[in-house]
Amino acid sequence: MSETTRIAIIGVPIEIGTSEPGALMGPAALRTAGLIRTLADLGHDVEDAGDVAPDTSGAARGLPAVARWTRALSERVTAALEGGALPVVLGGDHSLSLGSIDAVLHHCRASQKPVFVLWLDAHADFNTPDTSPSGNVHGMPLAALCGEPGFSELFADQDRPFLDPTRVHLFGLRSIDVGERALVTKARVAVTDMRAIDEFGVVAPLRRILERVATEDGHLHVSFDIDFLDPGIAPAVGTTVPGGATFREAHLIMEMLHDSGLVGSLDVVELNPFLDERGRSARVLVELVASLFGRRILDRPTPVIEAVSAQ
Ligand code: 6HN
Ligand code: MN
Ligand code: MN
Ligand code: MN
Repeated sequence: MSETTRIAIIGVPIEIGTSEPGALMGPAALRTAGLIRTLADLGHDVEDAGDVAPDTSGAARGLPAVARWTRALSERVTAALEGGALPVVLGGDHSLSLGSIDAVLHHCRASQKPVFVLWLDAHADFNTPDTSPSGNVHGMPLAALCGEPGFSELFADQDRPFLDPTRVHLFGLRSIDVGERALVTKARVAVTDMRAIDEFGVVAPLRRILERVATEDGHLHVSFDIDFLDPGIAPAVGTTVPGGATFREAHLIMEMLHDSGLVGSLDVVELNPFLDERGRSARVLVELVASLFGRRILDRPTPVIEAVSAQ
């Protein structure tokens, strides 16, 4: 049996970062699909800290409104990390990662741990207000976190720590805008795109990432956008892109992440239950999160993983 982890569940019913309404129901749908009970049944110590609810009166949309969520969530995630819990942040649209990762950056600045981000997503989410074709903030969080210009309204402190783009890994990328592509290249963000996954599978690239995190004794933040998955298994998202990860690829990634013992925080984002088919996308996400937290077929690593890691 895997070890007991203290998990803090934080719901973030935000959808102002996207143009498609419905993502605010995401945390409720994940709870309805049994996320809390599933993690508790795996032997973990799970605290459901409820939903973040910032006062957004006077700033309904855009960066000023997102800023209220960012600050409120950053405080909640910081509290979880300082209390020794592993925060699991349920979205809500992907702009919430501004808050979760800001908290991780502050927390790790104190302990001088390098922060690594595994961004499981069809998209790069590296637009700035200048490059964005849609103006939607959920397509911008990584650019803001890495210190690209145009985001001064978002964060509370002037000397906020930035994310090192060379420690960000885009995994599953298959849709990128022209301007953000130039930024991703210039910032030297690491990328395993769908082309690479088709050629090499998920295991070799992911193993390389995990080895680097382990070597540098880093904190690994995993940001799981549901559109990483193929729309055929997870239709409940406003930004579907064909050719996504299969259930088996995603499942294997989750098992490898669990076995690495390196994951320090997790976002599960962009679930739009209004677009779901009888809850199946929410249930797929619960299955995958369960695998990340140690659910396995037998009560031991599979012989294959043992054999490979013994090499
Ligand atoms: N997401 N690149 C597009 C945009 O509008 O900036 C899509 C962004 C999708 C956002 O995946 O969280
Ligand atoms: Mn995203
Ligand atoms: Mn996406
Ligand atoms: Mn701060």
